[in-house]
Amino acid sequence: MGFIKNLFQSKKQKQRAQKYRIGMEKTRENVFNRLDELLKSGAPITEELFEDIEELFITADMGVDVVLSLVEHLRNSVRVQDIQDAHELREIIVEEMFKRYVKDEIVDTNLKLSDGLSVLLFVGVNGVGKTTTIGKVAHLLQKKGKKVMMVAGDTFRAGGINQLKIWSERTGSEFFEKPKGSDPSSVMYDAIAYAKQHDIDVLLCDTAGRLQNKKHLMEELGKIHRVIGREIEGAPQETLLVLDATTGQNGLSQAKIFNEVTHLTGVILAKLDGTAKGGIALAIRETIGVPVKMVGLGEKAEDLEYFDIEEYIYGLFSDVI
Ligand SMILES: Nc1nc2c(ncn2[C@@H]2O[C@H](COP(=O)(O)OP(=O)(O)OP(=O)(O)O)[C@@H](O)[C@H]2O)c(=O)[nH]1
Ligand SMILES: [Mg+2]
Repeated sequence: MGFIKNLFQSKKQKQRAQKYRIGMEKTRENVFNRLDELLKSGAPITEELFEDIEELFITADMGVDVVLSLVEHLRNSVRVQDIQDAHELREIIVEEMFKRYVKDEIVDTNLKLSDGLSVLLFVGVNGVGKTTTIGKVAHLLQKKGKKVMMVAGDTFRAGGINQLKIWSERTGSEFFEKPKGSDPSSVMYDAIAYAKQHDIDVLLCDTAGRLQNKKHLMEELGKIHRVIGREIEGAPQETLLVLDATTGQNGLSQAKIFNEVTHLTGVILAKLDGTAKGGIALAIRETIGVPVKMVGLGEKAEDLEYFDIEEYIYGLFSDVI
């Protein structure tokens, strides 16, 4: 089991892992440092301890089913390996997290781009961080030398267009808009026509925030998705649901419904830095089957990281191991 310790040692030196560590401070302090207390050296293993662990993980929003099966595994390990000291459970927990989430598969978190014009569509409920995330993604793609254009598909909210425009200026991206109140599908249609003529590599399409239970707004989103697909084969290359990490389990029901309407290709978990319940990333993967591709760790253009399960688990448990 030295594997985990070695891995954490090497992560300590990595700058990217440090970003997770810093970004996930709240989750770590509120939840995982309490785990540290529970698993003190010499503490006996009792049924009460299992229940406390269960409660802690549920508080971290890891999802009830996930937590119950994890703790059941702990109980079994204790029985089979005749473990007496709670301290020994630390590595078992982290190792089990790895087994469950890293598995053997390699999860591709890179944004899928095609050789020609690619379209990335950003969807989600109100205020989750869609527009800001587009700014961050533009920053990332610009650094890779891509010619990026932002499309102001939020024609509904006052200030929605201008907020995106500011991000386009900040990141040196092109910008496409139509007057407030325009049909968002027609904005996408015109933007694609423009992009085809101007050698754009990637379109980042903003949409208005919408609650998943508003039927007509969800239908509108379905239409946006279809129009994009009709104009460019294989587009949108990515339909990304932006979730606010601070809203916890509610994000799971949002994901299910958005997935039905637009066939999500990934989730971007914004505001992971602002929550004490950072376990949600684990629940999304397990219950929705759509990968978390990126996480937002702050409000600035550079505060976006590709989701890396190893670094994420390090961010959660680095004080415990
Ligand atoms: N701390 C933190 N704040 C974030 C992050 N992402 C977005 N925000 C903040 O969240 C607030 C809402 O972000 P927006 O990008 O406007 O959200 P939106 O989904 O476009 O909102 P609507 O268009 O109104 O639906 C802003 O104050 C952002 O600065 C993040 O990763 N961390
Ligand atoms: Mg917005």
